[in-house]
Amino acid sequence: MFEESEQPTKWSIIASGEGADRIALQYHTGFHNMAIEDRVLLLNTAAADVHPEKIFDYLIKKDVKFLEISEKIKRERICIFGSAPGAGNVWKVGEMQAREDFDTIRRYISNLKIIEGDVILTINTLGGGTGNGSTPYLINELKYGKALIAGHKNKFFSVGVLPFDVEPPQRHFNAICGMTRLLKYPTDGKDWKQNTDLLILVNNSQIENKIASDSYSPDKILSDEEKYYLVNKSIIDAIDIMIAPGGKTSKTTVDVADYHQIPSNLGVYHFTPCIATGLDPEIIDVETAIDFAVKNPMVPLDIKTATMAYFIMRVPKKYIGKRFSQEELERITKDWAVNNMCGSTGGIARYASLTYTTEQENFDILVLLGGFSLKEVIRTSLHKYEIFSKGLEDKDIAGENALTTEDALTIEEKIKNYIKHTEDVIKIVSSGEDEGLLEKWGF
Ligand SMILES: Nc1nc2c(ncn2[C@@H]2O[C@H](COP(=O)(O)OP(=O)(O)OP(=O)(O)O)[C@@H](O)[C@H]2O)c(=O)[nH]1
Ligand SMILES: [Mg+2]
Repeated sequence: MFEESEQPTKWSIIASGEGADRIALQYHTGFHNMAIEDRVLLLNTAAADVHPEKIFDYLIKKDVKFLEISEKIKRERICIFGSAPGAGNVWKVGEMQAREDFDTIRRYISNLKIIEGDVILTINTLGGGTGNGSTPYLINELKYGKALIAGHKNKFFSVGVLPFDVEPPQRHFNAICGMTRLLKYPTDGKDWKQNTDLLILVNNSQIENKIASDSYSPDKILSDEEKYYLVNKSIIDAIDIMIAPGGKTSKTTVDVADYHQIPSNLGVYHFTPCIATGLDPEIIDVETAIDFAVKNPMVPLDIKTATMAYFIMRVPKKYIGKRFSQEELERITKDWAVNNMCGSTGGIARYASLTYTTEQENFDILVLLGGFSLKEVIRTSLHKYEIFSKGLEDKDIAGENALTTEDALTIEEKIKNYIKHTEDVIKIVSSGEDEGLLEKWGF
């Protein structure tokens, strides 16, 4: 029968940079996730100090409720760090500013009780400089640094927002660098280790295409702000459903450890959400809900290469044990995985969790796919990365915080290794022969 978990997982959010701050504010205003309470910290660099609320203008216009909440957030939860005037879209500067001003950031993290969350969910846009440069540094510092030892027990999940395809090479250069540094980071300045525990990749263009196909007519031109608002709403929906299973309203099937432990063992820990929301429980069954969701992955992936999948369904309480059950969800998701995912086993790791809500009449599903081939997913970004990195200078010519050929070469090596390792795992899972590797990975 349906049991409630006794100790709901606590989550905190650290959002750094302009886009991420908007996502976090939009989330904080529109949802009340019990698992987060008010453990939310927004970071930005000094340039935005003059009018930090400017980035929320659009949200405030949209709903007066935002004004009140953004005022409160502005007073209590925005930490402005760094002394230089902005990061100028260079992630190295974003990182340097966070490093120099870590003490300020640390104070906010302590005062706002961010490390009381079992999981710290970081959000940053990968095309920018501030969030993109500071976030990987902060994760590493909290995980291994000396200043906030209490933070060493936290797990880190990271949402990385890939730029729109049409954005210039420099943004995509940032994206490859940011993604790599969320995955791996030079601890103590040398040894590149796993950084975040789970990377959730979402692609702005991919989400925009989905919104375009189902909610507005092709000839209606959206402002950038409206576009961001809608894209952010999808990202927020995915985060909110993902956080649900650790809360009071779920069977204890997917807990935080289930999310990150196997991916970390495998050394493959990138995922992307596929969601379908607002489904009518009287009409739509589980199979159809999964089909709807996987039609819209938030990065352009080949599902046949996905080696891990977590299914989370959030339904109105009255349907639990009647129209929907945990057992049925497990059976259906297994069949789906075997038919659609990598290898004859339906991938290598799979969890399903049925959670309930008393706040809505419709139901939602999140399929979090992981371990898939990155070749298609970052093709555009890699291409533009190469164009940009060819123009970089050598270390001794470029200034202290400028990007150099050496940065590009190191990043390239790390991301290539990660991509290759991902492909190796896909090959093993699809062939069904592990050649002793599973043992090596700790199984
Ligand atoms: N989904 C989404 N993407 C955004 C939003 N705002 C900006 N972006 C994307 O983020 C990238 C730019 O990053 P910003 O968030 O503006 O940068 P930042 O972290 O403030 O860093 P700076 O470069 O120092 O300003 C581009 O790829 C944009 O498309 C937003 O509200 N939502
Ligand atoms: Mg900015």
